[in-house]
Amino acid sequence: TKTMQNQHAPIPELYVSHESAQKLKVEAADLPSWDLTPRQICDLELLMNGGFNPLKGFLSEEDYNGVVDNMRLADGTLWPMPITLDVSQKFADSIEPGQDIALRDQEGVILAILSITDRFTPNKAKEAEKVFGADDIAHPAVNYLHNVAGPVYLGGPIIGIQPPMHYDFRARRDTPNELRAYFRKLGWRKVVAFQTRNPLHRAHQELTFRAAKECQANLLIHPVVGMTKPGDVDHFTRVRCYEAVLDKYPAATTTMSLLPLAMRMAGPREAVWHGLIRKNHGVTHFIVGRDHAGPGKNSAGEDFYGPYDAQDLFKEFEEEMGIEMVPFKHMVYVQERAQYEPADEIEEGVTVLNISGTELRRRLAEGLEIPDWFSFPDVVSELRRTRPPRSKQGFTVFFTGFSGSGKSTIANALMVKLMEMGGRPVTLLDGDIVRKNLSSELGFSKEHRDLNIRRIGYVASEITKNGGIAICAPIAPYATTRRAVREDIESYGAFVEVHVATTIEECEKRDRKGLYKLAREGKIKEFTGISDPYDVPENPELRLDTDGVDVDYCAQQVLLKLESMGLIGAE
Ligand code: PPS
Repeated sequence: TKTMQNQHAPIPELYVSHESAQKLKVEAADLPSWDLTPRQICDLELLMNGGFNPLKGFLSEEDYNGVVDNMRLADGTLWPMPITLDVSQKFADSIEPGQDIALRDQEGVILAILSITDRFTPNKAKEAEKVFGADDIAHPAVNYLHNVAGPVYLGGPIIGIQPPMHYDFRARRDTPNELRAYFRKLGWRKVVAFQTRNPLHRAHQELTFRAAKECQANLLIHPVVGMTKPGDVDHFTRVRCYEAVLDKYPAATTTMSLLPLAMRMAGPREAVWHGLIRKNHGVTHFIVGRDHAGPGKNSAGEDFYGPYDAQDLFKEFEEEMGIEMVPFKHMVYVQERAQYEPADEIEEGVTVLNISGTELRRRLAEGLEIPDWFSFPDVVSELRRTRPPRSKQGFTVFFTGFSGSGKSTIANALMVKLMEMGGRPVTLLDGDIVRKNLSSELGFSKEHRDLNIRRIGYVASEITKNGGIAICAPIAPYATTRRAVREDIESYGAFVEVHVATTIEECEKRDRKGLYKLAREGKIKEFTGISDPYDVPENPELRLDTDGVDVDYCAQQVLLKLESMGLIGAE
């Protein structure tokens, strides 16, 4: 019963009282301040509300070294993950240990005060090797460490002023103490938690319910809504999916709470970290599956961790952590018996059905059937709403080529043909239109051209995100800039680069606007193809040779390309 009392008793938070907070906030306005990154905001929230108990702030250098080297703070306490405040060199140079700084959210609201005790430059290669298992940027956290995180870490205790603001799913968010109080109120003594960053399907429902039954515990679905693996289904969609699955458990056995954690995908160390966080939330049992918090493949195409490394490490520290591991059974559907069963309990000769994550994404992308044995109809329709098939998603067609190559004319013809087909709104971002409405102050230096293209890319990415078709037709002479725009857009939909490959000789011969003549006479400076560079696209989705062919034919070729990419076509 001692453990039960501990499990329900409040754990320490780092917040000051309401009155002190108001006062501190006013005083903190004069302190040097650091604008927290999204990941730092997640870390700070769990530091302040006790989710990262026993941490009292961002790690000091001594604690950091202990955590990196052997998963222990300087005083010997088990803690597997470096929780550090990474800052720019410039900011680090502007402050001194001994000083207090204000930590602000992205709108400038002061959330906490950090009393700096330590300022140090970490050995990131070592951190990567020790914590994540390899200094390989195919690992999302290693990539973050090298390419996003600042070079200097600040350590020291935190004084919490207010939690970060959340406007979404407020009723589903609980601090560790709120969950503890909830379990106490309901008389839940044994609680098994399920950690997830993916939508739940039938197999998950089966396995979590079985896990709860086996340890005679109540069940907490505890999904991460802070930061997960890049490319995951967004948390808004996932939470709507989870709510649909929640109805499938017997009433009063199961609850759900959202965890604002920024995951690192650190496999074994992450599993131990997750366990400690759940323990802080009043949980007694924790489900650890195959490849728990796995980061995917390394740059040699192999797994970073063995499939059961996380279970092994968790088991090693289970007693010290005071939370019991429930090993995840891999559940598969047995067709003959129309039910899910643990894969290791199935005899030879029966038909086992399975749909992998990749296959599920393919079926969603192509609008194909997803059977009822695999998932719940409500979950599937939520996923379909968020990930419509390609033929209903937005996309961008990006023409590039010399002035007078025919970009605008072909782009116009394409727009009209797409409007004739209907279904999605179409916007033409022609060079002239953009330079009039978005970029009227810009000239033709490299810097200005890049700015112009980035603006076009931004507007096109918004259109693409919202399910429309953006047709862009600037010269866009620089390959690196075109690539940056492609990357912005591809997170929302397809980017179709069309090189209008009319030669400079032909453009000059046509000289529709008389600009080439002026350029030759030196009356227009920095003229693309005459006195300014043009990087020929190396791998465009389509290259149009306009020599001796009419506009209609060119536009037709683009349409055929779009069709072959699945972007337009039969309903
Ligand atoms: S860029 O490089 O992508 O930002 O250029 P863009 O916005 O497409 O603008 C190109 C049009 O501007 C006219 N123009 C020039 N083009 C190239 N170089 C110089 N120095 C220049 N000065 C003016 C020209 O008419 C281009 O129009 P298009 O429609 O391409 O013929």
